[in-house]
Amino acid sequence: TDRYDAIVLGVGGMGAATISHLAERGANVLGLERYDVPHGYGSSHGVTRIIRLAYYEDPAYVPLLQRAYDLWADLEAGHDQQLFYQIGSIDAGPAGSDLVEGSRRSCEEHGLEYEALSSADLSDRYPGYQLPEDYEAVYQPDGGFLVPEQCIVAHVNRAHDAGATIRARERVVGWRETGDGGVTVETDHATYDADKLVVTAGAWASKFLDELEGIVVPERQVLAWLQPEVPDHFEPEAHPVWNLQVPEGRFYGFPVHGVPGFKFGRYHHRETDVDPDAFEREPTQADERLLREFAEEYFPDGAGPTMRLKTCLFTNTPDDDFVLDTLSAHPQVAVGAGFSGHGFKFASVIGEVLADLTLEGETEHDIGMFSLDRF
Ligand code: PYC
Repeated sequence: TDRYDAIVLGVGGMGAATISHLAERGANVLGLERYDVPHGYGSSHGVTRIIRLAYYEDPAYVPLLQRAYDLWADLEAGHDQQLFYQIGSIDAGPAGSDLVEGSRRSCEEHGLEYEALSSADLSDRYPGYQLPEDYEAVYQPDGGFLVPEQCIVAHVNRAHDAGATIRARERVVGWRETGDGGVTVETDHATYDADKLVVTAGAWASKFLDELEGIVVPERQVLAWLQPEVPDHFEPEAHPVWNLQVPEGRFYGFPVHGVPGFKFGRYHHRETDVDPDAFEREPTQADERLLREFAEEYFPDGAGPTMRLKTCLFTNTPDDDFVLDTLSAHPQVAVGAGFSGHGFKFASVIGEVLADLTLEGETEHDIGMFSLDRF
């Protein structure tokens, strides 16, 4: 069998970044992907992904985001296609809502430029919105979107340039610790040995690590693309990426980019936990109805004919914060999982952190809040 310094299970957004960081630091790395590179069955497809600094979830994410921005810029500089579109971000909701106040708090604590907008200001500037009068918004100019499939391609290209091996359409059957403190990974094609293992298997992560059972739980998510009735209101210059709190839940959306239609979804769509190998992949009319009713109420100019509906997988932790750690029972195994629907924007820095944990056993990034033993 071949022996590697590290094997990475799963070559999606997180795995591709990790392989590229490991290979660029001189490690002999193997990446294993069960589907294609990139593919549409996990959590890293769908043409656009929000990136934003005004992180209402918790200001503690902001330093990691700032590093992620730098690393995306570096990745883009060596790639032949644009990866990041800076168009600003909006966080909106009822005055005083957690989403608006959390966004403002991240801006204040980290000295980020932002503007507080009334509902009327918001609609004047970005006429796609039709929110109740007493809503408020935070606009932050550094927000925008990434194009996830190209981000994976760019990381994979960099990994290849640095000598990594990546094998797609090769399913990992299992792994075990070896007597010398390394690991053996068995696939449906071959067996490989390595000193270290990194699990970035997304919705499949708990199938490889018992420690994650019940802690990272896959959820079925659905996104809609509707053809705007007033296309000008949904062009990137007129429609920053957004998160919006309304009585029906928290929703998020994008301008038209790459494929026809204005894209949006409900965070934790219908709160349906699933087995990633056995769930309803095709969106239903009930999924479409939930999303269309939202658009008709809050973005009526965007609610034209349906262009596209797609399912996607979230992998949620109980607190919606990530798991980024090494396993205490298996220190040669690092894991990045449980990104809870908001992880892609961090992929560039997650790759750096997982490479640190794998090669140094520690990282300078503050990842205490992502430890596995918090549960
Ligand atoms: O990061 O803005 C975001 C987001 C919203 C829903 C899923 N991700």
